Amino acid sequence: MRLGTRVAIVGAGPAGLVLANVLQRAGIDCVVVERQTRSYVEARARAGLIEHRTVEFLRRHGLAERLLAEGAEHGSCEFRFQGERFSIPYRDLAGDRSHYVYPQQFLVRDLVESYLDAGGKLLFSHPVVALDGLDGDRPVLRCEPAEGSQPLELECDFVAGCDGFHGVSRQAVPDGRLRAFSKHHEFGWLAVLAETPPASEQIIYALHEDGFAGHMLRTPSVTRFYLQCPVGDVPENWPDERIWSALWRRLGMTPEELKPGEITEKNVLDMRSFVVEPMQHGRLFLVGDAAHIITPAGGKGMNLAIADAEELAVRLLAHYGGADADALDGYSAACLPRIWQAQEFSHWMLHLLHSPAARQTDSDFMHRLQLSRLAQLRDSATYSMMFSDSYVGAPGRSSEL
Ligand code: RFL
Repeated sequence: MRLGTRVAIVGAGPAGLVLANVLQRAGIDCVVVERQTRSYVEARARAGLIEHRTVEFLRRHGLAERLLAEGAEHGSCEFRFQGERFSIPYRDLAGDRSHYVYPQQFLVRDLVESYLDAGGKLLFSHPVVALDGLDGDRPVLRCEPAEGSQPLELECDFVAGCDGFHGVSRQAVPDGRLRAFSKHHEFGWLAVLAETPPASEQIIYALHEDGFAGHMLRTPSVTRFYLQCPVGDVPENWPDERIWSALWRRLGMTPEELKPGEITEKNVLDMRSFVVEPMQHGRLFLVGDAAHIITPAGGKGMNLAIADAEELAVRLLAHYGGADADALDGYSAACLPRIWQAQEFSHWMLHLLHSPAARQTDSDFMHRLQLSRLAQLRDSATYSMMFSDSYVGAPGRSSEL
């Protein structure tokens, strides 16, 4: 089967779905092709911290109704170290900008629903296996659906590669055209999802001699936790009892405060940072995790993905609306400063919170630096204001879409 469209979108994650919704509402024909099933993408639990700018953008497009009704607004977080605790009221310090806590899979569900309800074209269980003709006028995507469905060729004006870090879009760019910047961090994170209410109304970042622990809000009955672990560690090394006792110890909580519940997910995350430049080649535009990944420290990945989608949507609208035929040329250059700023913040945050690896010869020195940074964060209004500004993210773009 062969189909044609203006914009072919590979991947129904937050980036692809935001782009699809905006294009659809603006009357620009597009088709989304997604490798997984609808139930799979609507159940994939990942992010939860949604920045002010992202919420405002979704609100302007009528995509935030449920998020605003069911998500929780947050404006402060807590740090714990050496028996001390202090909060940063980042909403007050960042000019009334706050986060919403709303699980990524709920946002994906809402975006799928609004797109399909408005007549959007979305093909689930359609893995893209090749992108051809990216340097020509009409690129073609080749999809190989599961047995029983016909292979599909999708011809288009432009391809939006929104297929995450392991997708095919970035791989389709000829060698030598993109430059990759990459860093592997010297520690891992065990990411845990548990059926237990949050033990505090705030996100908690705890620096402990055993390693970092994070208490992240998701819903009134589900909480995400992170535990620093060595590189190469595996979830099998972390039976549930070990997880709960590590959380109590590192977060400085009792089992009465943090009640053990069913652990529904435990994964060791590869703590890697990665950016490609430029984020476009010919008629392909890389969006979100397809172009860059960031550690979960600071909760930036999904927000960056949606900001890229917004940037690309603005430029596609200008291109098709005739306002600026060259608008797409500047896509990558417009996205990269924001991406590097978030990378810098996430890197700073990682090194604020993580116990240096014991094998590091200067680990005691590094630990003293961390304590000094935390003390400055606690005591200096300027330092905590800078943190707040980066943590909650930049204000929205000035040109309204
Ligand atoms: P996604 O979400 O990976 O979606 C890509 C989609 O493309 C599909 N796909 C294909 N489809 C067709 N053909 C192919 N060949 C395909 N290959 C792949 C995939 O099935 C998928 O549906 O990328 P996107 O849209 O760029 O979104 C990025 C975000 O998902 C990611 O950055 C965040 O989850 C990162 N992240 C967080 N970000 C935040 O902003 N705040 C947070 O609090 C936060 N917490 C997290 C996180 C990521 C985590 N993990 C698992 C790495 C917490 C965790 C634990």
